[in-house]
Amino acid sequence: MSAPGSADLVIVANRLPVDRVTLSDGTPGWRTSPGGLVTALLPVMRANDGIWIGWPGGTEQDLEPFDFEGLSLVPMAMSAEDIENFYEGFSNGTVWPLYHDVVAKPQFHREWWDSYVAVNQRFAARAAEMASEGATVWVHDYQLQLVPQMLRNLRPDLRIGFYLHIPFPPAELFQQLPWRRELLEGLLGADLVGFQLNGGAQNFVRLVRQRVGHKTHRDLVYLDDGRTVRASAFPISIDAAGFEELARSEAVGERARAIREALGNPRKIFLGVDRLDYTKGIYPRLRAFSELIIDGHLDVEDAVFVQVATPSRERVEQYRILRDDIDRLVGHINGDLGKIGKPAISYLHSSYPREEMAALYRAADIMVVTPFRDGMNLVAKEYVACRYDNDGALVLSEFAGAADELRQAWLINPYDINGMKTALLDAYNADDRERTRRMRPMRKQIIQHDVVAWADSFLEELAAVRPSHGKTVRPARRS
Ligand code: ADQ
Repeated sequence: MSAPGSADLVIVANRLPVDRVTLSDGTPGWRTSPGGLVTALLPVMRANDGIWIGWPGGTEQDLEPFDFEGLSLVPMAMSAEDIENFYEGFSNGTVWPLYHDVVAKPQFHREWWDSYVAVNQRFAARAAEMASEGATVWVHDYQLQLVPQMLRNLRPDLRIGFYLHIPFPPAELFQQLPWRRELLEGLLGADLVGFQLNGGAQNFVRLVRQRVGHKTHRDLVYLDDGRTVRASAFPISIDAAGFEELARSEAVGERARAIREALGNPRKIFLGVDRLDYTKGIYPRLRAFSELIIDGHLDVEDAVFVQVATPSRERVEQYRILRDDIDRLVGHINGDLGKIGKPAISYLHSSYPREEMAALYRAADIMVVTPFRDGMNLVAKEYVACRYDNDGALVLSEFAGAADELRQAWLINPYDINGMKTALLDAYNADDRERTRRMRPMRKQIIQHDVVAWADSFLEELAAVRPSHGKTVRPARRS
């Protein structure tokens, strides 16, 4: 057992919530990256003097722990090889496609696995060094599934939670993985394993029973050493009040009007906002929209589709292919169907600040979210949060985790182009009453279940799994 450090709450995630920037005087500095996870964890980190361990991006080597805007950050260095094998390889070339219904073919390479083990071990060692006696350590996501057990071996005194942000697949897919048992055992090092949906938690428990041979009952796993592990669903959410406040602001309202103006004040604006990822179903969505124009149901004089697609993981081949495919599709659609000053699709690769995102959500009449598989999908929730007038229409894939909560959306199957066309058209033609009837309950859901409630409920449940073990973390807000 290694000697304890001083942090009572340790967050371990692949990325630190900051990005490297060059300051105006030419020196390197940091900027907080506006992810939802920081928003969720900031209050609880403040209440407990928490620290965050993660990779700052890039290959800088000797970075010391530092404080930034009230956050205590502990950078983990990565070499070019770590990035290639651990991050782009095993994390994004094996686990990501395997856990998303094998939408793309996962690749299995032994050197990727070796690197995954080595990097997970380094994260575990660093967390073991920093955590105080009986501290709570909360490990995040698919890049770090081995950390819980590695950490428990080093520090059995800790309370360890793990949260998976992406889907956990059914046994039929998971068992393709040559290292399936190692991954399950890695996760079982946690006291609480959190998933987006019940289905993921059930898949996990079933696999643990079948593949590792532990006794299970409902959401509990009974280990041979007497410890129990709970596997439950904690659907992640957003800072709903924060988004609504932004959307209500004068500046965002003004910007939303300017966006509509710049698009030629069409009757209706469709909007898609995604990382450029093959799980997000961008291709069939744009095809469905273009076919509605070809069929004469929509006219480019009346309707435009704004698709924001931020390039990501561009060194992974499948992502480069996808980007080329979508670029080509948009070119074809606009070439065939657009008119001068009236493209059918307004296609943007940019990344925007939160204000601009809120303005886009305000400007859009129909939000189109059509992933083939998605852990949750925060874009759908952000759109709902910004529609404070109970207006706007959401077309949502039933394969997004968000569909479990946003039942009143126009739910679609992204593999069914005709069904998607019908839903897009229904949402386009829906009257005010219909839109409000659907939007109101969805808003209520998002406001009641925001991201701080999510973090608090996970940490409360973690404290409850073994109440006599370890210190208790103070929640940011009692819900
Ligand atoms: P992602 O796959 O990245 O997240 P999503 O949940 O939609 O997907 O979150 C994307 C976030 O990035 C949103 O907050 C959105 O506002 C922001 N964003 C997208 N495009 C942007 C742009 N061009 N400019 C600025 N911001 C942009 C993973 C899982 C999801 C799960 C989340 C959280 O894949 O299923 O919901 O983690 O657990």
